[in-house]
Amino acid sequence: RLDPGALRERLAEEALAGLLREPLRELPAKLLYDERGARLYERITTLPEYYPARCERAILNRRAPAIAAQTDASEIVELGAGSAEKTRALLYALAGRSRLRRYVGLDVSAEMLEQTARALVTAFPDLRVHALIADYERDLAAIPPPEPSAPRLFTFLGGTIGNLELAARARLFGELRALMRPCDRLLVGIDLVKDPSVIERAYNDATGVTAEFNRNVLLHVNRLLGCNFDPQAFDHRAFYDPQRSWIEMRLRARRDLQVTLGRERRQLKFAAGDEIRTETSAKFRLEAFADELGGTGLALEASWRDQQGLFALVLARP
Ligand code: AVI
Repeated sequence: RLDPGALRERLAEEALAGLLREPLRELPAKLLYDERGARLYERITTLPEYYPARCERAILNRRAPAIAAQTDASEIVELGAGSAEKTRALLYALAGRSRLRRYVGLDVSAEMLEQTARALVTAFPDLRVHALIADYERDLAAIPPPEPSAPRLFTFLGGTIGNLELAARARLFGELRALMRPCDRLLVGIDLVKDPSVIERAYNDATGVTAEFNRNVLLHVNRLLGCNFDPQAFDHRAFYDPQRSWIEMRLRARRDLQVTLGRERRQLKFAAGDEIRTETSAKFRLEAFADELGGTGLALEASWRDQQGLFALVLARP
């Protein structure tokens, strides 16, 4: 367990820096995952429009035995563990080969991770479970050292790699590469480039769960920075940018408003229509993604797509 106070302080610093950024205010996407945000994201993964979760689940359910055989892993280290719901297919496949010994999950959502860890201990009584309340962009050093001759599978599922920009992705892959021994592997879920209307529908669902997930970031920021955002004063927007191959979520002020920040009572002014970017979610072409991996010393070993070709799982080796 990392010091929760230190993690919170870092999130607060990043939130403040983002709100003061010009010309476009920006909050880091990880702020979307306080306890309520993590639950809302779980609901998003069950929505009919949100194809990434459905497609990734289908690939995992179908390919878990092949991935287990190919990696021969006895340990999973999961970045952004969340509910680890889809990871279970892998865990069952590895347990079926009597190889599974340890699961290490990292997440910034403490409550969700604790629940996940408890559920895994119940479902897999022989599994040793480590739950690290940590930010995978900064805290990889907290991962317990590997056991000798126990191959590790690092997993980064859900398409979350797309929530990092190019330089941050390279940094993360480089750090993972440094942790990996020749026997270790990395499994990454990537959302693929496709008809933008399909992507935009997934981030503008009919029931408004994604809008609620987006607005919830302001409640989290209120707690972190002691400010008074009214989430209802902002509209949810999500649109695809073909130049950057990403969809971005923004919050747009419905009217002129002021927000008071922290103990210093600094005023943040918004004119009607002013926006805060709250997330970018990149969509990839497999070849370009393989090049990105290559640039950090990792090599694509295998990849699997769902039947519609919307999403892919990529297995990389050092
Ligand atoms: C976690 N991450 C991969 C999701 C995504 O699609 O970028 C978060 C999300 N944002 C809106 N809906 C879901």
